[in-house]
Amino acid sequence: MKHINDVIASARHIFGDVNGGRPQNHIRRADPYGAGQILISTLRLSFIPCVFCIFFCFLLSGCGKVGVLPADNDGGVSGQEDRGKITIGLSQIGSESDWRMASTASVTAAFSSSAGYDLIFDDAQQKQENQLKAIREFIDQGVDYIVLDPVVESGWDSVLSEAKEAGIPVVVYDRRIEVEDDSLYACWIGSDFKLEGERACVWLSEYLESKGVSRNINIADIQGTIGASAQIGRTAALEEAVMLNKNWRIIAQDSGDFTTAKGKEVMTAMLEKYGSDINVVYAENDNMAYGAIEALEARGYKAGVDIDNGEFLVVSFDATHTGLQMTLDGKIAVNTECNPLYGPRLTEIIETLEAGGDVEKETYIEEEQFSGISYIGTIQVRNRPYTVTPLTEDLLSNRKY
Ligand code: GYE
Repeated sequence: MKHINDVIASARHIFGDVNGGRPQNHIRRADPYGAGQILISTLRLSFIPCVFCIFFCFLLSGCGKVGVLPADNDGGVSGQEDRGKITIGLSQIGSESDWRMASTASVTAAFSSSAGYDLIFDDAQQKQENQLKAIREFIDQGVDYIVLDPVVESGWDSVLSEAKEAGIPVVVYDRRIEVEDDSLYACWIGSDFKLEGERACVWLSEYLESKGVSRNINIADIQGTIGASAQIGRTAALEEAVMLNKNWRIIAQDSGDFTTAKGKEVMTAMLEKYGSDINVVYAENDNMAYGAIEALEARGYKAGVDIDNGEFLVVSFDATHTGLQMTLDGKIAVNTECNPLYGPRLTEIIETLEAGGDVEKETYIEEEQFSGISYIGTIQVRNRPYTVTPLTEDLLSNRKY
C-alpha cells in the first residue's frame, strides 16, 4: 500500500503538471510580461480542491494511475513541481563550430527536466528559413517561452509578431536581431562583437609596435556568416582599425561561414591569389582559423608571429579549447574570447520572467583575451584597460570548453 504522504505528493505532482500545462499557458500568453501572474495564482487556488477530488475519485474507483515521483524527490514537494514544467522552444543556429557545440551543451544541460523544464530543441543547420519554421512550430505547440540564437540579424519581424500575438515571450541570446519594434522580444544577452574585434586589433597594433614593424601589413579577413552579429562586429572593428593604422590594408576578404572546411577553402583561394604577400590572417572564429592554418601548412607556409621572416600572424576569436591550444603552440597569436556558456544565464532570465520580474533589455557579457606572448599584459580599448591573459598549460587544462 502507498503511504498517504506519497499519495498526497503524487497528487501534488500531478496537480503541478496540470497547472503547469495549458490553462496556465493561456493566461500567460494573454499577458506575457507579468500582470497575468495574479490571475494564474487565483486560478491555481480554485483549482486545487477540484484536482484533489478528481484524483481521490480515481484512486477509489481503482482506475487511478499514481504519478511517478522523480528519482530525486524525497517525498516533499519542490517549487518546480508546484508550478509544473516550463516548456522552452529553443532555436539553435546549427553545429558549425566548436563554440556552437559548447553552447548547445550548456543550454541543453541547463534546461533539463530535473531543473523543471521541457526543452524542445531545434538545430537549424545554419539556415534562417529553418529557424522561422521552428519558431512557427513552437507557436503551434504553445510553448511557454521561445529562446532564439538568430543566425543573422534581419528578417525576424513577421515571425516574432506572430509569437507576440500568441503571447509567447521571446528571449534572444548570443547574436542579435534588428527589428522595427523592440517589444517583439523580451530581452537579449550576448557579446559585444565589435569590442572583441577592437581588442584583437589593438593587440595587433601593440604587438607590431613592440617589434618595430613599420612595413605595410597586408591582411586577409576570413569573415563569419555574412549578416551575423559576430561577423558584423568583428569585420567592422577590423575595417575601422585599417583606417586608424595607415600601413594596414585588407587585401582579401571573404566568408568562411564560421566552419573549418570553408575557412580552409577560402584561405586556399586567397593563398593562390596573394601567396606570401599576406602577413596577417584575421579569422573571425577559431574553426576558420584551424582551416586557414591547415591551408597555410599544406602549402609549406608557417603560422607564427615573425612577420618579417614570412610567418603568417593569425588572429582568432572564441578561445575554445582547441583554439587556445593553438594559441599556446604559437600558431594563433591572439585569441579573443567569446563565451558560449549561456545555459545558466538563460535559466536565470526565464526564472525572473516566470516570477513576474523585470529583466534588462540588453546585457553584454564580460570576456577575456589570451595570447602566448606574455609581455603585452594590458591594452587600452575605448579608454579602458583590458587584460591580456598569458596562456599556460594550467589555464588550458582548467578550461570548461
Ligand atoms: O564566434 C562562432 C559561431 O555567434 C558568437 O558563432 C557566435 C559565433 C562564434 O559559429 O564560432
